[in-house]
Amino acid sequence: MNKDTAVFNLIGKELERQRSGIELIASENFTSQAVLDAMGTCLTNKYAEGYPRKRYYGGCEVVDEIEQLAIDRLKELFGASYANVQPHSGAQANAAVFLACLQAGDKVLGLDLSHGGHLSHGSPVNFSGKIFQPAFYGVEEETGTIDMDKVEATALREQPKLIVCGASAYARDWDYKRFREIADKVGALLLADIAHPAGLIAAGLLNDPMEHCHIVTSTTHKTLRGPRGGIIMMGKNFENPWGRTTRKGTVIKMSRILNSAVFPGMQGGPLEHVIAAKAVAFGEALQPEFKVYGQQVIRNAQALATAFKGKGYKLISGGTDNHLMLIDLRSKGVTGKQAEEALVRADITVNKNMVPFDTQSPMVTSGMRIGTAAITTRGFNEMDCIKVVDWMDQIICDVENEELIQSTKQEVNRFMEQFPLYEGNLVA
Ligand code: DSN
Repeated sequence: MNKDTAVFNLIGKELERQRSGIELIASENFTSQAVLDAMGTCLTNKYAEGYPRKRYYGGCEVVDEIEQLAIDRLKELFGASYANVQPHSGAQANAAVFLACLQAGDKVLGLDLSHGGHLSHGSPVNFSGKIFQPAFYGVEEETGTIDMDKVEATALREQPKLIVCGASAYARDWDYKRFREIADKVGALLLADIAHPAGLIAAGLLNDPMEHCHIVTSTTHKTLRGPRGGIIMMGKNFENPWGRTTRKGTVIKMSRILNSAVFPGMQGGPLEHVIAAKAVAFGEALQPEFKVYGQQVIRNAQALATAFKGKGYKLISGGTDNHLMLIDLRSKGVTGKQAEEALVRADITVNKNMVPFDTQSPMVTSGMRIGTAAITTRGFNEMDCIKVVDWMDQIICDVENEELIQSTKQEVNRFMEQFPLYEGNLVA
């Protein structure tokens, strides 16, 4: 029996919150029990700086096997020729790539954060925009989509050393082939950050970046449904993208540079308990059921998008190809902050989000981002999604009606009883 009631009571409360609410944050998901089990193990006790069979500590025989299993499964899942499973997060993975490929002051071209990009793709408040020189492409105001001709024009003007494709709030698929053509034109390396759609790519449901992008990073906890963490991969034939050799004529291998950038460049000891949980999640994603899950994620997103549009909401880009959508709330007369707060009081969790060309600050915003990875894991189908939109619409149109919010919360809590999440209390 755990004695630390202060902490474990709070964990119990969080479990209850997750069980009884509708989770629509696009970057969240619910791992399997096996993933949770792997994380809460004695592996957390082990120091293993280095890589399998090349460690700076003794006693690594078992964690070597675990980490190698995670690497091998990840390579199989994405058809990668190289994989590093040590990054503690997606931002750490990106930081390692920047450290490996760039010199301080080099120019990086990424999607503007306020158009759906990510902090670690060159934002001035992040290491990526402080140490490196950022330039951005955006989405079109009219269509909400990326105009590849404009990306090309921006790349030709800016001459970046690295181009990043990938986003946190972009509902459309990516043209990795065209990005590569642009990167080749300006002699840039191409990094795909697939943190959001990784699971859908692994399931073969979206365009595959592996054959076009020199390096691919991801988180493991969004559509990939693993533990919180990051990964770095390379497709085939990218070991020497610069075509460089040492003075002795040895090929400078990108995989070695990336490994060194993660450790010792960026991080210390790897989290072997999390790496074990990553291995479990990759094993799950290799099963045929994972493709079925991904298909339902997309069907649910389509159902949500259609239902919102039917109620007069404006979706940035007009819909979605993946698991998420970005909704402009201005036509409903509420800010993202107001919508988020009212929905959260009804146990429907979303996040406020800037929309492209937003007139509100990032703490207020004019939009909200929602995604279907988590509700699909709970077992939602398209009909359930339509019901959710009815609840959300009523609240968004009446954000100060506390009576409505409280009665909706009760309905939501009752509804969620039919979608069990984990057995028991999870903590001893
Ligand atoms: N947390 C990620 C997301 O919500 O998309 C960004 O870091």
